[in-house]
Amino acid sequence: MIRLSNEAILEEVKNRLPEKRFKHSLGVAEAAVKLSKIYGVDENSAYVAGIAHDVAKYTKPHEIEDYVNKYEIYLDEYEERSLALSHSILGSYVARYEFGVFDSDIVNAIRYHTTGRADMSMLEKVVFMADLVEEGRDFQIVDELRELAFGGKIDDAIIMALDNTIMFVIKKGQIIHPRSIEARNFLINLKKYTIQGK
Ligand code: DGI
Ligand code: FE
Ligand code: FE
Repeated sequence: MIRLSNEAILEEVKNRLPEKRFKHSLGVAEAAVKLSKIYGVDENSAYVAGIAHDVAKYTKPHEIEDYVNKYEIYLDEYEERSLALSHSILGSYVARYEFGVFDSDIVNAIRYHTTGRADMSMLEKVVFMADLVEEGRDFQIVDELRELAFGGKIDDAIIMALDNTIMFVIKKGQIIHPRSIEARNFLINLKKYTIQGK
């Protein structure tokens, strides 16, 4: 299929999400574009990934089954049990097969926006952080995250964000996805061995 225009993607996302979630998506696209300029990432990719990142957030259980069969999606044991973890995976397939977004960097930015992963591309990092620092977000450390993310310290922002999310998930007694841990370990190692030189 031919890739939908940005306007058509926006319309598709709007039709699939409640008002509040659609606004969040606009906020993420805006924040992602701002971050893309700071970190030298393709602006349009950041915009499209931002708009589409939560497109599958309201997928109903029986629709998950349909998507999995139709697009031969593999959900691991954690993603299988939790829409909080699967919506990003499902959304990446919606972008690819329903919006015609075949750019693998955009697809991966959507796919890994919830947990992050080890060795993320700059676009993946930008979308991961934009999701958390967009204008509509309000939680305790959001201003610190904004300062780091918009201040050229995206890796530090991601470490702080992952720490926060992991602690939040632990407090709720839920399972941490191994990718969240791997994303954090990767960046901690990078800091340890490159910046401090130890
Ligand atoms: O979709 P959003 O609400 O914009 O944000 P998101 O996709 O970053 O996160 C969705 C939810 O997933 C959020 O409540 C935090 C949660 N989450 C993130 N990492 C993990 C997780 N939940 C579990 N169980 N395990 C994780 O590793
Ligand atoms: Fe999400
Ligand atoms: Fe989101």
